[in-house]
Formats: sequence, C-alpha cells, structure tokens
Amino acid sequence: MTRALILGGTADASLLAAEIARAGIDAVYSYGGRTRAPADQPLPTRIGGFGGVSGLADYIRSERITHVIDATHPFAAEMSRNAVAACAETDTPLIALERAPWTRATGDNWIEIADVAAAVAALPEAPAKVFLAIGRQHIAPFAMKPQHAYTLRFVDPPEAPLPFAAEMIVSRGPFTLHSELEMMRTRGIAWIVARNSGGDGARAKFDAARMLGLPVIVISRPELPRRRRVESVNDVMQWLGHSTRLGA
Ligand code: 3Y8
Ligand code: NAP
Repeated sequence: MTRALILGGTADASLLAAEIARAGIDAVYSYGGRTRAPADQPLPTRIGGFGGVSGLADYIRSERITHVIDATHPFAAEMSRNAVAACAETDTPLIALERAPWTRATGDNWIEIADVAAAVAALPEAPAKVFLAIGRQHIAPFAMKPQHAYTLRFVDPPEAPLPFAAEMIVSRGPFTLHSELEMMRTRGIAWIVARNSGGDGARAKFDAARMLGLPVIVISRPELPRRRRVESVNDVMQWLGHSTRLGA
C-alpha cells in the first residue's frame, strides 16, 4: 500500500500534491517551516525539520512511508542530501522532482558564479542600485560592499535588523514580467543577483533583465548526490504507478 512523503516548499511540489490528492494516494506534505504562512495543501501537512538524516529515517519508519518524493528547491541542498541518505538507510524508493536550470538566452548578460561570496566579488566597486533576489538567508555577505543601494525581496517581513541599509520588498511570488519590469524601472536597478532556481515562479526577473539590458549575477546550483530525478509531475505519478489526467 503506497504512502508517500512529499518534501515540498515549491510551486512544483504544490502541483504534485494536487495530483496525488486527486488520485487518492495516501501521502503527507512536508514544509521546512521557513515562512510564517506557507500555502495550504490538499494533503495532511507537517511543518519543520525532521532532525537530520536519523530524524528523517525514524519518520519514514514510524509513519510507514513507502515512497519519498524530493520536490524541494534546487538550493535546498541539505534536505536533498538528507533524503538520499535516509532513503538508503531505510531502503525506501526516492525520486526527485527537479526543474531544469535556466540556460542563457540571446541577449542575456549573465555573470555565472558558484556561490554568494563570488556574487559579492562580482559586483562593481562604483556605487550602483542592486536588486538582491536571493531571499533572506544569504544576504549578510553583501555588507562587504555597503557602497551600493540594495533592494531586497523576502517572503516575510524581516524580524531582525538588516545587516546593511536596504529597500525592502515583501512578496512571496510567483512574479510576473510586468511587475518585475515595473519594479526595476521605478527603482533604477542596474544590477541583479539571483539563483539559477529554474521553474516558472522566479523566471520573470531574468526576462525583465534581458529586456532592460541589465547584467545578472547568477548563482549556480549546489552539487547534489546522484538520485533518480524527473522534471514533470506526470513522471512522478507514473513512478508511483498512477497515470494522471494530465497526460494519461
Ligand atoms: C517555505 C512556501 C508557490 C510556491 C512559490 C518556486 C517559486 C516563488 C522563487 C525572488 C526569488 C527565493 C525564495 C523563491 C521562489 C517560489 C515558490 C519560490 C525565491 C516559498 C515557500 C517557502 C519558501 C522559502 C523561501 C526561502 C528563500 C526562497 C524566497 C510558502 C514561498 C529567494 C529562492 O524567509 C525565508 O527564510 C525564506 C527562505 C528558502 C531563500 C532564502 O534563502 O531566503 N524560498 N518560499 C518552504 C518551507 O518552509 O518548506 O511559503 O508557501 C515557496 C516559493 N519560493 O506557492 O507557488 O521556485 O517554486 N523563494 C531563490 O530562488 O533564490 C524568490 O524574489 O525573485
Ligand atoms: P535546506 O537548507 O536544504 O534544509 C535545511 C534543513 O531544513 C533541512 O536539513 C531540514 O531540517 C529542514 N528542511 C528543509 N526543507 C524541508 C522540508 N520540505 N520538510 C521538512 N524539513 C525541511 O533547505 P532551505 O534551502 O532552507 O529550504 C527550506 C524550504 O524552502 C524547502 O521546503 C525548500 O523547498 C523551500 N524553498 C527553498 C528555496 C531556496 O532557495 N533554498 C527556494 C524556494 C523554496 P532537518 O535536518 O532537521 O530535517
């Protein structure tokens, strides 16, 4: 009897949850507990960490999980690594629903770098208006270049004081091309820092940057251990042994 655990927190995970609920498959949706009011799901939902690999392995055993779907974000590397280890330890089938990275298109002005420290180094010395679209967890290193006028975008209002003066946008996305163009034009943004998240929910800022001819410092994805991975909800449903109306 199938009982699936969805490691969620992304738009793709929400689409998958809807299909799994529609198919009547027994499943639990899991959030990491990063935001104050995560979107509701049509499945029983748990919020918060498991307690590392051992915590996740214990959860799999105690909840009699038969399948794990890692539908987290490509930058949620620790969760993905833990899922590989815990599923190996408990001999539980694992699949990753992972969107393809965005690739540079004609007219893109990308500076591709490996991590946040390299992103700070890639910014110019001369003061500029910079849009940091990388959330809240990794902004501290930009205090190394306080000469810039930063605009930050978070899902929730910041609780602690910011490590440097910045304009704040509180919005959870997904974002549209119109709203991204409007924001960049009215704020006179000259540089953008973003992650290569893939998917549709965060793509618009790249399209807006191309239209405005702005440079984008693009943080590449972390390396993840080898695991079975697919890019569509339908492929996950096939793997679970259920075809869906999407493509059945
Ligand atoms: C808690 C669930 C939906 C899902 C929306 C997707 C699209 C919008 C793009 C920008 C970039 C960023 C950030 C982003 C995107 C979607 C999707 C995606 C980027 C929610 C959500 C949770 C989170 C956690 C949050 C992180 C932050 C990252 C903001 C819900 C809305 C910047 C990633 O305050 C914090 O601590 C926030 C932390 C991890 C990265 C960071 O380091 O700050 N996502 N985002 C999940 C959980 O608790 O398990 O609240 O409902 C999900 C979404 N975020 O409903 O359609 O990719 O699927 N999320 C990045 O790409 O760099 C925004 O502003 O342009
Ligand atoms: P992370 O750094 O890979 O994970 C850190 C720890 O958070 C994990 O070890 C785990 O704690 C807990 N955790 C993360 N995701 C979880 C989940 N879905 N269910 C239960 N526990 C979870 O993760 P992150 O980058 O902070 O991302 C957290 C959440 O935000 C994920 O759901 C992810 O899909 C979503 N998200 C992240 C990004 C991003 O840019 N990172 C973007 C959009 C959405 P334990 O070790 O205690 O189990």
